[in-house]
This record gives sequence, structure tokens and C-alpha cells, in this order.
Amino acid sequence: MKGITLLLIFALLIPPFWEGEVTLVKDTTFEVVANSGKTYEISCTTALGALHFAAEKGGFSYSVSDEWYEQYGSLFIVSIAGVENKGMEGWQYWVNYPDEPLPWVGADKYQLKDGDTVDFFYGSFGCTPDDASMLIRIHVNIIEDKTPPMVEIIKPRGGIYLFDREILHFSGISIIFGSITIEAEAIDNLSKISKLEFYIDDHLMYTDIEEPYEWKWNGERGWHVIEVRAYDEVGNYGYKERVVIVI
Ligand SMILES: [Ca+2]
Repeated sequence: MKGITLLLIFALLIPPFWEGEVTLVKDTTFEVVANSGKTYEISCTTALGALHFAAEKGGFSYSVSDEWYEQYGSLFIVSIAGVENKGMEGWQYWVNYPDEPLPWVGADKYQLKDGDTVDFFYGSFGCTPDDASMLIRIHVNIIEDKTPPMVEIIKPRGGIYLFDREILHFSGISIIFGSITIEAEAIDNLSKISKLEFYIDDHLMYTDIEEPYEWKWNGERGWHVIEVRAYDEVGNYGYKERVVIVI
């Protein structure tokens, strides 16, 4: 009896393996590779999203299985920080323990609210975050991405281009002989870049969804404005323009 009491006290005294805050961006996704090798796109504001960003912040790993995905439509957590499900012991999660009931959907399907606390805990079936042998406690902030990506036109910059090669650089306009590959870069501090659009004189000419962002333009003679727009996942866009003369 004394041993059990001591064990209980010891269990209660175990600090969480990791506890901290994560900031999740509404309407964005991240990718996770399941044990089958298949990649899944998951909403960032799910319980699994909280684990994903906590793992990134805390420098620990996690893995998921899609063995029952067809049947249940959910991924299962098989290990966190090297601790794997084994026999009757395994990982479970609980949102706002003990005020709310144990969730009955996969962590990749549970949508969180701003201010939620997510516990990932290890133990036998029926255990709680209080008597788990390992606990990860995540405090969740949910924010919206309202800022556009930053975009730069890398090529052409100011100078002279002859058949797609820069032969002279100066600030100001670009003087282009022949065709030119327009190259751009974009970053977003809150979400991913979804696409870049290339415009000539306000006409959309090409859309690129993958890096490197570029489009080869067989320039028409005369003055033109190149515009490149970069969109983030939520639909905000930023743009840059460059005045060119094609000769
Ligand atoms: Ca953004």
C-alpha cells in the first residue's frame, strides 16, 4: 500500500516532458508523412497541428500511422519523442482536461479554439493526463494571417539583357533584347506561399505554384510593366512591378 501511495505521489510529481505555447495560423495546413510513406495535408489548427508545432519548438519527434485511415478517416499517433505505443500502453490526447470530455476523433480531425490546452499523454487505456507516465501539455494560440507575402523580382533587375543574359547592371529600368526569363522570390512569415502570378501590362500570363518561380517571356517590342504577385495560403497577396523596354 505504501509502495502504491509512493508511486502515485511520484506519478503526480512527474513534470510534463514538454509544456509550452504554440501559435497556429487559421486556414493553413502542414504536411505529415505517415508510416506508409504517404503524405497527408493537415489543418494547422487541429490537435495534431498543435503537436506538430510543439514538436518543432521543443525539438522532439512524433510519428503517425495511416493503417486505419481508410476505415476511420484518421491518422493515429504511434510515437512521440521516441516513446512508442506498446501493448496496452499508448498515446492519447485530451483537450482542456479535465473540463471537457475525452475526444473521440483522431487528433488530425479535432479543430481547436484559441486558448485551448491540448495534452498528449502516455499510459494504458483509461488513464488520464494526471496519471500518465509521460505528458506533453500544449497551450494554443490561434491567429489569422492578414499580411501579404513579400515578393521580389530577381530578374530582370535594372540593366541590359541580351538573349536572357545580363550584360550590364545599373539601377532603374531594364533594357531587354530578345526573350527573358522572369524570376521571382517570395516569402510569407505566417503561412506558405500558394502561387505566384506573372503579369505583363495587367494581363495574367502565367501562374507558378512551385519554386523556383519563373516564366520565360518572349518580350514584345516597346515599354511594358512586369508585375509579379505572390499569394499566401489564405489569399493575401503582395506584388512588385518593374518597368522594362524590349528592343
Ligand atoms: Ca501572409
